[in-house]
Amino acid sequence: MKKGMIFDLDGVLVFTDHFHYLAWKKLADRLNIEFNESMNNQLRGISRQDSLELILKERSTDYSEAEKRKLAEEKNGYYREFLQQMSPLDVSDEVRNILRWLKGRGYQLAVGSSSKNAPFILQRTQLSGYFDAVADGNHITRSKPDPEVFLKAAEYLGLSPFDCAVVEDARAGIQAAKAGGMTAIAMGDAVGANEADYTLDSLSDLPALITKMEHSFKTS
Ligand code: G16
Ligand code: MG
Repeated sequence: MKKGMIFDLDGVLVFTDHFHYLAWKKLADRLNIEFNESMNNQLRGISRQDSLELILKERSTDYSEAEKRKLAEEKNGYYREFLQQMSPLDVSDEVRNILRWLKGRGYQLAVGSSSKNAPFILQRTQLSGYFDAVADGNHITRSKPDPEVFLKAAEYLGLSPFDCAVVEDARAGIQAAKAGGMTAIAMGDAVGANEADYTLDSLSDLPALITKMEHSFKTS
């Protein structure tokens, strides 16, 4: 039986992806670079600095490393302004009930997010109290698809990665979970890639899936 459930943040527990889009779009418009929502979807789970490289593409060489750090900081400033609007109402009762249900069933819960803003988002939405551990962009040097953030989450929970399952909306995140030896559960954009062990139409379906997974552990 899996003992740890690790949740991606953006796209799974909260929907900050639109704020990322608006912030990158503001920067891209200023730099006269094309950027649209479908390009933004390619950045799910990818770190801020790596996202900037993907946006700049061949224009990356026009900027020094210090200038690129400033550009990423500029984007983060716009993003943080949007995050100020977040409140506990940005997380549904259903999500909170699912987290409580998992706890009641004996699971340890963690967040595994590439975002350096994860602690702020968890605090704004009053989600922090549901989790036994948080591994985020402040704790890692390599972002998804590298498994580092999920391995840290398992370590912080005191569990083997093999006893953890990861819920992710990004293909890079599913690859990270598999590379780390965890069970990978895909939702949203990650579903189409066919790399996950299980898929969900939405987080609402997680309790039914967990019940099914527990049953198959008992009978196999
Ligand atoms: C999130 C987003 C990514 C973002 C990354 C870093 O990852 O999906 O688009 O680039 O965090 O965010 P920040 O700039 O706040 O450090 P996740 O892993 O929560 O989906
Ligand atoms: Mg995500």
